[in-house]
Amino acid sequence: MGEKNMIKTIKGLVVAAIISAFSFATYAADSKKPIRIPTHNWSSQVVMAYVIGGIFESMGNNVEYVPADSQAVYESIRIGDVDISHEVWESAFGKSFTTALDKGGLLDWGDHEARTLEDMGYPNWVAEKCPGLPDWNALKSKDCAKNFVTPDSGGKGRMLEGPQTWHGDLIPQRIDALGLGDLWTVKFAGSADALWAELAAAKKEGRGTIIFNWTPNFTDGAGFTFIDFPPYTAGCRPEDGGDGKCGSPDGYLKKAVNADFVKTHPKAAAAFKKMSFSTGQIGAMAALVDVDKMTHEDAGKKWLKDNKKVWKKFTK
Ligand code: TMO
Repeated sequence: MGEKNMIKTIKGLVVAAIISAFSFATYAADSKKPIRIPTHNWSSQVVMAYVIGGIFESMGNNVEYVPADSQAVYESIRIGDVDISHEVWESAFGKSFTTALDKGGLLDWGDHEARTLEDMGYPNWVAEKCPGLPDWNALKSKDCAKNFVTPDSGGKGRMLEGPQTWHGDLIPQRIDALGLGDLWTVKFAGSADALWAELAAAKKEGRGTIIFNWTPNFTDGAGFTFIDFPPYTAGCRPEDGGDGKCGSPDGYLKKAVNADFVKTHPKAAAAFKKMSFSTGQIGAMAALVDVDKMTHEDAGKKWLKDNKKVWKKFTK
């Protein structure tokens, strides 16, 4: 090979290398395969599914919404049936999440700015029916419990827990462990809407009510107080070997992805990693449905339209 030709060849190789490096870095496109986003049974989660789906679509991705059980979903993500989870609540789902994480195939994709609390509580106007609240010791009083009796409670004070798929027997077990079982009974609501219906009915009837609730939620600004149970410590729950005499943790709100999602949809994965919503933003997503009575899908669209500055930065 002459010197000229050799230089030409080297030049060609260098150019080819630069082009291929460049295209790898810049043009590794996301698969057109739809990104599967799970939907569960509380409002912020479903609205946020549409918010995140809308963000992915704005980046050219296809999206599919998959109704999923909120405990089983972490295994579904791990084995690749679902791509992401955008609301991993520590108290309710930390155990299922960690189990899938430890098995491999699911990645911890970081925390939202918002911290969470999921526990039993009451609308503030109920406090007068049980002097000493929010300290849980107030629940030991017969005079307190009698103000929470309902036709289905067998003469005991009734607490309305959320759907059993969220925490199993966590709350009934806790009530018994704390020695409150003679005065209180725990019933399960069939849906989140049944919890909000109970709030409205109790107010109308002027009777005491204790329900399961959480923050961030649309009730954040509405005067709702969580009961102070004995503090949560690692291992205090029966599922972790403890006696269950503890309240819920000051919890994380995490995101998770299937490990392959990062390879099939690198751009969406990078955007999802940056996504972080605050307590106020998540409460507002829930309020669009539970207060303003929009559909989840319309609520997601409205949130995206009103908050372009917030979410555009996740895509850059
Ligand atoms: C998982 N939840 C927000 C219903 O507590």
